[in-house]
Amino acid sequence: TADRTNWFRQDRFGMFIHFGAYSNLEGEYRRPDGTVCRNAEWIQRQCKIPKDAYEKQAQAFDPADFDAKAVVRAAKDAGMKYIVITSKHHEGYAMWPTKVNSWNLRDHSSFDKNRDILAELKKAADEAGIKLGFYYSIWDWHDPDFADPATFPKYEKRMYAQLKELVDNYDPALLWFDGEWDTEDPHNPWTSKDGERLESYLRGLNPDLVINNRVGKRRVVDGDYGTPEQEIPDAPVDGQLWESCMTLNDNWGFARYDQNWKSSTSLVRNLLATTSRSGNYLLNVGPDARGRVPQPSVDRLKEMGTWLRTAGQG
Ligand code: FUL
Repeated sequence: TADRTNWFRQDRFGMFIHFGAYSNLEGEYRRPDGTVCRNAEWIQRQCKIPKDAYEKQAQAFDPADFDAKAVVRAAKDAGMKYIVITSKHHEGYAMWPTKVNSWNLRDHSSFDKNRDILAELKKAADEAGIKLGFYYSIWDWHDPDFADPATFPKYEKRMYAQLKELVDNYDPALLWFDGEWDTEDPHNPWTSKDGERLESYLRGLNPDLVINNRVGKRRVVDGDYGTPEQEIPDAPVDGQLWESCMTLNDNWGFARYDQNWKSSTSLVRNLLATTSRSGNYLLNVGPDARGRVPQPSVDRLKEMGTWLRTAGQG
């Protein structure tokens, strides 16, 4: 892994982007009885939104103001060297025009059919010398074949096809898997064997891909690096590369009600604590329904960059 992870070990600081059909609800679901249920990227499940109601709201999703150049600039100004965006979260909605199904931003939205935000991001990132990676959830709430072990192989085939599209069409530097864990509801059929098989399939497509450990069951041998979440471990696993992912407020996806922003001082402190223990820091932004990165996020990233340029590496 020494060679393919060279850039990852040097770059240290990245931007996570949580963006999906859930973003369109901006954290609030108004139930038919008028009460409001709040959650971000888990809103469909946590608020028990019926499938048809969720699909209906996604039909109105129109992130027309998504500006890949502005996103990349915000990352670059902060001193970030790579970006990881959710290509598909647990809701199963693909943020690129996949040919595998129609539950995606081109075929099921009100967004400009000629746009492709992953392609836009790839172009802007390349121009700025920033690496681009994709988050991809193995757990899929939308695909009817996911939760049943009898039909799971059919789902798995579609998942492989989607990942091949991502690798072939966007040439990502990194894949960030998620949703591999054992869940009671629904049953998650993912095993470490499935993880090993997927990992070697991807290495066959592109041996340079950096892959996180959630491709399997988070054993040290799964993928290239460990993924502590919302925490900075005191004692990381010896010798294992790792990356701590963290939110700027309390949620990954955009949540209108969440104004609990971390101060730029504590963010810089987190970055230093992480890198001083040889970890990477993946700091999240959640664009709103129109695709705009919230101003409090942009402000904090800017402040971090200013600190890094003056006190840090120059
Ligand atoms: C978790 C997910 O369930 C969250 O929604 C988020 O994507 C986080 C980074 O990983 O496991």
